[in-house]
Amino acid sequence: LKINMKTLKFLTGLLFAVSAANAQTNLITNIGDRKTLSLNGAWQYIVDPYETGFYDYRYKELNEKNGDAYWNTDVPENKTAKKEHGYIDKYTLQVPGDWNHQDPKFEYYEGTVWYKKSFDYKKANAADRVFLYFGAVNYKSDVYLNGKKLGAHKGGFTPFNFEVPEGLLKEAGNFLVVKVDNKRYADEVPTLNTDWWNYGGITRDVKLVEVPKTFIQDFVIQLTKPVNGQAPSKQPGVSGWVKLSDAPAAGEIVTVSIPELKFKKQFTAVGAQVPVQFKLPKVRLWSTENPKLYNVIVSTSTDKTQDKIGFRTIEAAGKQVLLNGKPIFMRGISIHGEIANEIRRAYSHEDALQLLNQARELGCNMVRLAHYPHDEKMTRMADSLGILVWSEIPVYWTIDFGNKEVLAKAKVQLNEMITRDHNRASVVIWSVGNETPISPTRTDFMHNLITEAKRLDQTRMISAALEVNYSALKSSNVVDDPLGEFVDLVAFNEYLGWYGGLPDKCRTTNWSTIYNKPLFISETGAGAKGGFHADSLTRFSEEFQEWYYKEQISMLKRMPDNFVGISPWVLTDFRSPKRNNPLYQEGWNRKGLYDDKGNKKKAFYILQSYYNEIKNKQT
Ligand code: GCB
Repeated sequence: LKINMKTLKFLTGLLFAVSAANAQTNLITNIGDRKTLSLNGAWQYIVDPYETGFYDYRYKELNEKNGDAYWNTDVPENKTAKKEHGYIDKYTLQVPGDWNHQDPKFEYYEGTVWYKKSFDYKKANAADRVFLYFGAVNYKSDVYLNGKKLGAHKGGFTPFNFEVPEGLLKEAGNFLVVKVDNKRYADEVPTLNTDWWNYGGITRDVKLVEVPKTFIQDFVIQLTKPVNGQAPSKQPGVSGWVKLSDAPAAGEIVTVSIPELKFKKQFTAVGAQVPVQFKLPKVRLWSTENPKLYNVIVSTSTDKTQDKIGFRTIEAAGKQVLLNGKPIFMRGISIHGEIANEIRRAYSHEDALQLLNQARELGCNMVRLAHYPHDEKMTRMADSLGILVWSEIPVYWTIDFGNKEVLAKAKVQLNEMITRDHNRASVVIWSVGNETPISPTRTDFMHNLITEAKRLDQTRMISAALEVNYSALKSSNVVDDPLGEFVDLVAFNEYLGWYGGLPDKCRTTNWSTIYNKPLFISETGAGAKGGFHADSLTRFSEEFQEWYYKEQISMLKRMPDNFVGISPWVLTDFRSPKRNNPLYQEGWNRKGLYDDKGNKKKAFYILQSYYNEIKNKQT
């Protein structure tokens, strides 16, 4: 057999593409309903910018047992023994939480921090298996328990878990160490350049999860994808699956029940992935006005888990977006996962409620969770409040599109995002990225992600925020990005009056798309420093931003009939090291409708009254 270099390269490329396309996750979902021990709270830490705890002085990775490695005990064997690292209470960080807001020395820190937690744990059942679960760690984590490496993960906004090998856990004095590194790299996702601050740390919950030997790892119970604009029938069909951790015993039965509907159905498991299909009895559909959730119980002979699930259909059909078969206009707002008034990442129920209540006050029925998956508490809160969600992976600006490994990294994040939230009725759009510059390589990359998203979920819309070229603006602008062919919803970011000319340009500008699909404006906005007042021509004044919104809204009223909604930029001012006007920005992107203290700016009321107008027309 003669293989030249070119064929070899092609073959390895193919192999890589195939394995990336099948990137599976072993993620355990519905984590809130599992038997867990929270490892949140104070963790001791070591700041390690030189990664001394990981590499020796020749910069070779330390051997697992090496006493200098920071994952190994910090207790000297005797008084003459030398230890050059240690964990003490004087140096602690709260988990969950980014490190940046917890101590002034971390304000602009990007690098490695070692976190350590000691804990005791006694299994409820000796035969159970134990997993260590992280809601999110930004960006790379290396996890060690009692000196043994459990695994590593990349991606700052999605959950992951590692199984704890049998026999490793002790009933007392476990030594858990996580090396967290949030340095930015050109070949990561996101890449070097973003318009937000790169908060580092264990930013979401950490838990030990105890499950039976064969357990229900994941499941999808969702209404079947609607066809051609049809509304769900009186007894709508559900299609989904239940994924068991391992091949089940012969004759294993999976039961799905919904007590409130007096519904129960059994399925015989042939392999680990058990398809489930059934018709629901008369059901109240989930909608923005009535976000009805049902308790759905999935059980086997060895495991049982329950979740609150809403049933609805969503579809891009012709020029419209149909929720349960009815056209809906999305009154949205873009939101960063940040609590500006405390200058930190959001992680709690209270945080989710604060952000979503602010959106509700604005009159929103939809939020775009930019530019990365937010905490699971956000999508769950949106489920219970009846707010539609756009959820996105951080494929942002100039990713290394030609790099197959980068594509694989993006796919992992896409997979984890969809897996975590595929039972959330609120989530109606998966977005594969934001403002990616048009080129054949980029379009292939993005198309590949769209195909993967569709493989993972056939019931939701797929989109991406496209961009417009302000230097080529005409009075009539047509969104014709080739990616438009592959998305369900054509969405674009448009800042006419901020990045291109002044707001009055909106009077003579119109938008449309060559695609016969619904059209959505995923961003528009202007910066204003809260409390700074001047005439409307003065940039960064609240009056300028107010004027911008007024002109934009008059323009929106001339949008074509496939215009289905908008998510302006942005709910609240957020930290961005790219924004260095010393008077008005000081490291903050000021396009918020709320300022960083939570005060409403004048433009808030302009958008609010536009949304009220639409709401009144619809009802
Ligand atoms: C955009 C980006 C967003 C930025 C925003 C801005 O188009 O998608 O991440 O923060 O513009 O303020 O320029």
